[in-house]
Amino acid sequence: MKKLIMTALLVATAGLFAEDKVAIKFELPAPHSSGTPKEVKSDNLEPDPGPGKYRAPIMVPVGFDKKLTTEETKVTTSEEAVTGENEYVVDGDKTPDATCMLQLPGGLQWVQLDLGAEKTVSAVCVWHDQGDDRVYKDVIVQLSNDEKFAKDVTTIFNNDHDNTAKLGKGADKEYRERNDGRPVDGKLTKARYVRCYSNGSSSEPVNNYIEIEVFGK
Ligand SMILES: [Ca+2]
Ligand SMILES: [Ca+2]
Repeated sequence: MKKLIMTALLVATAGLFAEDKVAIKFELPAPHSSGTPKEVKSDNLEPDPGPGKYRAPIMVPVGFDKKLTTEETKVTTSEEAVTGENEYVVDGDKTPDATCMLQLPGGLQWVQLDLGAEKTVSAVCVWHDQGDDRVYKDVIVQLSNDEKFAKDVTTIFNNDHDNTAKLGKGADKEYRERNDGRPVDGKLTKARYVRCYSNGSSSEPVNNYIEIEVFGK
């Protein structure tokens, strides 16, 4: 009997916590690899989580799990696209296909989303190109209310451990692209603009973007 009561108490407590926080639900495309994973020379690569293993979900307060990006979200880029359209990164299509991706030239480039007004950002997820399990370089995600990102910039992800991008050294790890993209905790930062940097990949100098989703309130 005592054991039963204890179990009931535990369940009740767990229920309470579950009500406080909810997991951000990213809709994932099917896994896809166009070949043998490329060997990557990196002393900053995160360990392979293994097939079918996903990162822990991002937990946010109730009400902060709304998807803020839509097909109408304004997208700008550091340079004109090589192929594809800016709109491709907010169209909801995460098919890892060359016809569905925005491709920016080689070197350090960024894609910027305008949320239309200041929002509280709880999560950002970036899908580059998951083909051949490549690793993108200098992946940096920043938030700001300044369209030019000249002031009041909050960096929520930075795996540029050697400061190639000259935006400051990052403590995050490089990772292989998979169907779950890269979910980043927005830490409830207030911002109107989201900027995602990259500097080519282990497979090619260009910068490919399939989709970027922003969640919050
Ligand atoms: Ca897309
Ligand atoms: Ca770097």
